[in-house]
Amino acid sequence: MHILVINGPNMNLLGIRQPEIYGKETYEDLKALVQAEADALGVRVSFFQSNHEGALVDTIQQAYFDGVDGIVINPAAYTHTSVALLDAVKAVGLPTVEVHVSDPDQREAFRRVSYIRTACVATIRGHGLLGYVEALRLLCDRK
Ligand code: CA2
Repeated sequence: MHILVINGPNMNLLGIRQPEIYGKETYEDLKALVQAEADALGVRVSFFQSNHEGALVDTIQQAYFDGVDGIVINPAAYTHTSVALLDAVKAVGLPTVEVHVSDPDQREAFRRVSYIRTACVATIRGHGLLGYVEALRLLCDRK
């Protein structure tokens, strides 16, 4: 089983600023946490982060051609704007879990909209980095 973990814009800055919202752990810490869980579960995991919407769409499409079994995605700000990411997830038809470190519903009104949500099997929000681990487990349990 192969799971792809995708992160959108600015997620590479985790731990550098706004620790009161996103915590003190870095993007490297996030990858190490998810990799450790993947090792424990005996699944392959790959990571991709980009600040560019088209690169995220390309990666979702490539996941289909590469035979990836499921996607964990935090589209970050593109959550609230991107029909292109919604269409990509719908097009590939891979089970996808939406993750947010914070709970966008408890923040500014513009963060309450998620375009990608309707294409996802679940949304995990406000659980910090552990949300990614929960998403990985959820996708493994579905198999
Ligand atoms: O809570 C989440 O995971 C978000 O997807 C994070 C996004 C935000 O736009 C969403 O509404 C909710 C922000 C990405 C990270 O932004 C940073 C800003 C400063 C320092 C570190 C990260």
